[in-house]
Amino acid sequence: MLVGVEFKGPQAVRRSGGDWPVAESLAELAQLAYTAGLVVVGRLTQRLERPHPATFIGPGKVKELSALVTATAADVVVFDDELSPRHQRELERSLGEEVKLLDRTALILDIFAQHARTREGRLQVELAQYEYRLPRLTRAWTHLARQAGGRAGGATGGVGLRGPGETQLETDRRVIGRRIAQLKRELEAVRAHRERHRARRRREGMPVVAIVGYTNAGKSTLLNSLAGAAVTAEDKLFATLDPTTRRVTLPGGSEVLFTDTVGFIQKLPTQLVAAFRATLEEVTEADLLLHVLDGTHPQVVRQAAAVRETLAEIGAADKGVVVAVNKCDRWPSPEAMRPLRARFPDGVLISALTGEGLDGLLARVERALEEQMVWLEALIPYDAGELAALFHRRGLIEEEEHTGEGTRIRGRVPRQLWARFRRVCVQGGIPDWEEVA
Ligand SMILES: Nc1nc2c(ncn2[C@@H]2O[C@H](COP(=O)(O)OP(=O)(O)OP(=O)(O)O)[C@@H](O)[C@H]2O)c(=O)[nH]1
Ligand SMILES: [Mg+2]
Repeated sequence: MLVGVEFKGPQAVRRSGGDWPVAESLAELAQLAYTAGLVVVGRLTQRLERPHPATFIGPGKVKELSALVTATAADVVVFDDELSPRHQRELERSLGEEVKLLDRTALILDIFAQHARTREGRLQVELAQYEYRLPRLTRAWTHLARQAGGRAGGATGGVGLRGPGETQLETDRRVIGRRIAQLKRELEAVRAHRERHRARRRREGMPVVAIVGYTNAGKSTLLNSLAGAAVTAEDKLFATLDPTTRRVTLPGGSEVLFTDTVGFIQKLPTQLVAAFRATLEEVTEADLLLHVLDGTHPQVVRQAAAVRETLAEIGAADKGVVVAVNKCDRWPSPEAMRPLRARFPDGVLISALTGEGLDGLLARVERALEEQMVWLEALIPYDAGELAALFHRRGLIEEEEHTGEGTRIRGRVPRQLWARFRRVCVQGGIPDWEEVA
């Protein structure tokens, strides 16, 4: 049973993705539920000014929900918004013990747990799950403690606090706390390893293009088409969790790396964004973003906005972006795509499935990367032949001349290689560049 709330007034704006009509948001929640292996038997919605402090939805709605759950024999109730520990507790009490109560966050975490493949991915998900559960456990403990205290009553109230339930929860809390600390240590180690990887990539100066977009937009399918990769691509949300990187040759002959990453979704809880920091670093450190849109999705405009919001949240708002409008093979004719084209005038229309438009897309990526290159003239001594070779491999050469003092090359190199060419540069470059300590 799905439950959604449409907020009126300031709440609607404050909540991320708040301008989604509740029916659309629930349609997405239904897809999340399906991906997690659930079957939707009904939906319930309410319009509210703000969440009810105790039960999120109003008391009347809770009764209605309870009756509906009984009538449909639903096993699980999923709320479309994140529930506070108190909401969780009060709702569980009203719905009874046999009904499992989840919110959007718990559902997404469940899907993540099913789909994480790498060690880092699994560690990240486990950490996020424990961090999600810990405060809920704490509140349950406080609540039980109060009950126990009440039962013992009077001046000896403190004694009654040592009930079995409380001890169990205290133990749980300690165990979870320890596990969280351990997971953080393990993640740190994995991240240090990944950082070394990235540092090597930076030294080699290969530009990195991060494929970003709403979940199910076709990011993995695109990487598979571009690079012959074998990333799982399916009609499920969050099919991809762990980043995959592949080398792709652009029309001009230069090579770049494309990275497929976790998809975004509206109402993505901040704590989840934080949990996937390591994965999202692939995005914040990329030279260029390739934003893939599902051009056939009725909510494509809202999805694009949600992606831009998340990008801003992770500090990638000012990156260069190339927009690809995907799944164009599904449109019956070019005529039918006219409104879409008008909405995303800079978007390249593609089909990751049939390969249509991919040459044009790569050309656009190439141009965008070129715009980020640095023009310079270098005089490379003959004993620094590796620099000349690097210029050939990664740069775009306009002119090359062998002189008495060395090789004089004029042309452009990727920005991230500038540090290497600095000492041989005689003209151009980045004048106000400062070495990062
Ligand atoms: N018709 C059509 N279907 C596509 C196209 N690209 C992707 N799809 C389908 O869309 C679904 C999602 O594709 P994925 O590549 O898994 O999407 P994703 O963006 O990687 O999704 P997540 O990893 O789950 O965030 C799959 O069923 C694909 O077959 C396309 O160009 N045309
Ligand atoms: Mg994917």
